[in-house]
Amino acid sequence: MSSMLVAEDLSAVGGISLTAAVSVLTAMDYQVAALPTSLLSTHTSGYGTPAVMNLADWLPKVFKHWTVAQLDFKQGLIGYVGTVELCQLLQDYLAQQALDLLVVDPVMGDLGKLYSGFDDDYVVAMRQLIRLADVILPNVTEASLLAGLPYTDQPDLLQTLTALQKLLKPGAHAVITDVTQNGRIGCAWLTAAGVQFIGEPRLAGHYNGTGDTLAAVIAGLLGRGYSLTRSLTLANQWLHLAVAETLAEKRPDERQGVALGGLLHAILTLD
Ligand code: PXL
Repeated sequence: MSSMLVAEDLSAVGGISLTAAVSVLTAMDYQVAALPTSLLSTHTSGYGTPAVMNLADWLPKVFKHWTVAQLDFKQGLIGYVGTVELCQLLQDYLAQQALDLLVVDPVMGDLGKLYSGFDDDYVVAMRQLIRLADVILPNVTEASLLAGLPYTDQPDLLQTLTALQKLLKPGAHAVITDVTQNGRIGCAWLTAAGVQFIGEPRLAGHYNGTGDTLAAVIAGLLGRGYSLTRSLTLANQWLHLAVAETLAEKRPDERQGVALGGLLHAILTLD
């Protein structure tokens, strides 16, 4: 059993980020070190202003304890962090770890806007943090912010991905996660052959937390040794399943993350 450090917010209500990632990675047989970067009463999209507990005082104590206890992690996943200071604390700790894999989902915004509480300084801090990553998983909004390009929902993928690759270490991959092409939604990334795209038919609606779940699935599969293409293919298929299940359930509260039952079943029955 390998261990994965997952650092992102713990939002009590909303079925996203750490709660989704722990379920997915536990189903994939990881021992998860679940590190909340901040505590929120709900996520920030749709419930009004959440009660937030910033954990900047606690994080250095955690890292100190882990160092004394000689805990080390081979794989890491970072999602929503919350503040510039927290980004820097994580960056300092992770820079000292010998990780085989670090996946960063630079959670900052969606649909052309930064999430509430974030500003340009946060974008700059995220540009620093992703320098440590092996794979980054921005959505189209986050990709434009990181690349310093104006937002459009149909970006020039070659231009955006080329700009993102320049922010990363050699050999690392930038994958944009919510690209729409010909009625399909999926991932785009660069290879020597040019822009690659794999996706699934786009279903109606917009669902909180799909990016967080997708990132956990991709990190889990990459950590298991699946290739980038295979990991992205499976992750998109499973997220399609989760959104279809959510639609079929006709959930009364649309602010909740996607249904995970079918996705967890698919993980558990993967050969
Ligand atoms: O799903 C992205 C996300 C993660 N964490 C928090 C959020 C959001 C999106 O709104 O508010 C706290």
